[in-house]
Amino acid sequence: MKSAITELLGIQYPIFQGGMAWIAESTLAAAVSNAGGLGIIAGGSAPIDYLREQIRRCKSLTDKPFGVNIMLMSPNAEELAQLVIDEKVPVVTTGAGNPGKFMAAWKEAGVKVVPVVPSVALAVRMERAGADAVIAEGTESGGHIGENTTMCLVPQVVDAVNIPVIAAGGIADGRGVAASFMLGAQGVQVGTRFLAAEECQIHPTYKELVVKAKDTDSVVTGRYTGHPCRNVRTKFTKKLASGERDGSLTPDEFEQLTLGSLRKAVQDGNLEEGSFLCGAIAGMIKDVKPAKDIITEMFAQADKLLGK
Ligand code: TUI
Repeated sequence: MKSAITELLGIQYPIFQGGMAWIAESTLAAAVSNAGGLGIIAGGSAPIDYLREQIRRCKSLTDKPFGVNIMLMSPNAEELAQLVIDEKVPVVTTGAGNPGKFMAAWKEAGVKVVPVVPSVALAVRMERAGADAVIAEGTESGGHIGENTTMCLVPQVVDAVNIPVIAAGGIADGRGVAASFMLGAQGVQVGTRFLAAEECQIHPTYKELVVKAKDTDSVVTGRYTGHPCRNVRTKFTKKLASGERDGSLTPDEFEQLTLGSLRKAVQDGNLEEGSFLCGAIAGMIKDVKPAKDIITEMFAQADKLLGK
């Protein structure tokens, strides 16, 4: 399937695998890139040596383009931003902030820059700053989220900018891909579906939670801290939600409780203290399969729906 995104990046399918912190590492990213999408390694708040090793490992597993996500709230975002230049990573996506101060250096180094934007205003600013495309991410996404929905945000961003727009949030099959193209997007970013990829290295408990989730099992916690986060409903999210609702947890206490909770979910499968981030579409995901099958089935269905 050709689009402005496949042309821009030299990939076969216009799909980015979300740069999910603690989750998106070289095995998954290389599998997605080898299948014709754009695999992305999460910078998160990883130590620089770990991310360098992951980038080099990905290069050894694929000769196709791949990307790195720079999470801008990370205390070491600056050194990770330089690392992607030093390692000649072809594509950078950003999240959780405005990457303005890094744009000039990335553009000068020939890195393709694709920021995640939760609003039209940031999309316009990113286009002016030289972004090659933007990812318009709706509140259906997992993890740290904005307020607007994919259905509302994507066409408004498409109308506001002249660079290609990638839709994200709530997309896990060919219907979501086709709908995104109908909204004017030229590509999609998919996170939650890849949690249930065979190559995804998360704890088996995490995969099981995603596959077993029903439509009502994703919940948003932490709105009152200013960092709302979408997760699978667990004992831990219930505790957080009641603390938030009845005021028994101050925002600071809430943040203390969630500190390190993503690692506890991803590595330990810890249901008592872990944050199992996932998108609202988790209820539609019923099986674990190779990334290649996820992508080829998704685009076969989308092609059919789009009458190609
Ligand atoms: O970044 C994400 N999702 C994430 S990051 C993450 S790890 C984390 N760790 C500690 C605290 C918070 C998160 C888990 N999930 N998605 C992309 C995304 N970016 N969603 C929303 C935004 C965003 C929000 C505000 C992008 C730009 C922005 O700009 C505000 C400004 O400065 O103008």
